[in-house]
Amino acid sequence: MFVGEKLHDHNALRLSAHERRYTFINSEVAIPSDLISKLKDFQIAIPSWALGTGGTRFGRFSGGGEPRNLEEKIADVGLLHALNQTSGAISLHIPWDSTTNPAAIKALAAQHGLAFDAVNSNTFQDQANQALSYKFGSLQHVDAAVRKQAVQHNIEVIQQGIELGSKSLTVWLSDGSCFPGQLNFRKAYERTVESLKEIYAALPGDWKLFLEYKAYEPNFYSTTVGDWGQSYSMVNKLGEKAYTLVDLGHHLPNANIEQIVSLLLMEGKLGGFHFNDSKYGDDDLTAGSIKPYQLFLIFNELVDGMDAKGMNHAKDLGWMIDASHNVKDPLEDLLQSVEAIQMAYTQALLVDRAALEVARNANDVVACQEILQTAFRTDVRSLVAQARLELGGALDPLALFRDLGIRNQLIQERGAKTQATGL
Ligand code: PSV
Ligand code: MN
Repeated sequence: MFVGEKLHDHNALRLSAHERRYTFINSEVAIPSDLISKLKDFQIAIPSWALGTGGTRFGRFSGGGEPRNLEEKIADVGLLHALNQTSGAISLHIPWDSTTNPAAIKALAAQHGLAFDAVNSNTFQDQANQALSYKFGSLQHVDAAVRKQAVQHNIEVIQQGIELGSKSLTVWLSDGSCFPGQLNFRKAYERTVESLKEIYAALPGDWKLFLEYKAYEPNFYSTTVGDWGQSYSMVNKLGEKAYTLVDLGHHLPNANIEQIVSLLLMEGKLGGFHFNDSKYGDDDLTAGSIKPYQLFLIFNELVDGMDAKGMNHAKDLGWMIDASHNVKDPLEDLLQSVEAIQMAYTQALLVDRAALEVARNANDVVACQEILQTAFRTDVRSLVAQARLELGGALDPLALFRDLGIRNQLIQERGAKTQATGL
């Protein structure tokens, strides 16, 4: 509604500068012939819960024009996709995004060119109409009735996902303990696996179950699915449709995430990602805003590992953002995140893998570093822009978002003090 006519003028104004940069990089760098087509295939799902202003336990500063319902969330992701042609999916969180008319929601998403990525269950909060509380956990709870309620909720999420055309369920558990002695770790683990098995049994044949791990918060002493090893051992007990999901913010400080990713992929148990960035903990900041080199190193392992297995980069893993925006416009932040992810992916595609292998086998550590950093230090923005251009997107999505005054239009349409369902 906002983007259509202006996009042409926007691109026309920028085309000659873009072509200059694109010609230059092609003359300077060996660009794989399929790089642009791989970039064009690569879509990143937007989380429904990241379209409004987030908050912290100290409060929330409303940004204005935030989506008030699922239809408006879909419209917002549609806007992003119209600008960058790379945000062609939305990931829903149930019950925040429950709908009584899935057919209409599916049709609306299709109008915007959007698919439904993983559906997420929520047993980290109590809902108003809920019989039993998750205060002391859900799938791990000592009371079988609470576990049953949590299992039922997950099955309900799968059912809603089926109606929307989703193909995966993400389970993130806040289950754990706040103090030593509160929990029998072994029994909590066993109860969680038993509950997960019941959920897994309800999974359609062509679906995946993603089990996300997190080191701490809201439980601060132990988390029952606290790290990749715990998730990995659980998904192995479930079966071939169960995978580990890596949220970049869910590790203890200085964890070597790229190594975790490499090994999970090698074991065939890496399911997908929640992209974000962080300085201290689960900060949920814009992807690539704090540690862009780490993001590149992760993609370097992904490209290497997926190619080793003959995997399809675009389709065989779940690519999702999980972020929270306290001070930025959520839509601008998401445009920045998508571009940062595309850039890391592009740089990883530029790594000279044959030369790297030679250098590794010669124990030439200096050459290894040079090879990686040569790719990382390449300004790949014109390659990403070229892919966007060929897809019919904007050369500079952020600039077009601002030039069109989209946020002001949303405020006029929806109001200055709206709040999205979610956190
Ligand atoms: C938990 O911190 C998490 O990363 C999970 O993915 C949740 O689904 C999401 O954030 C929203 O709370
Ligand atoms: Mn997450």
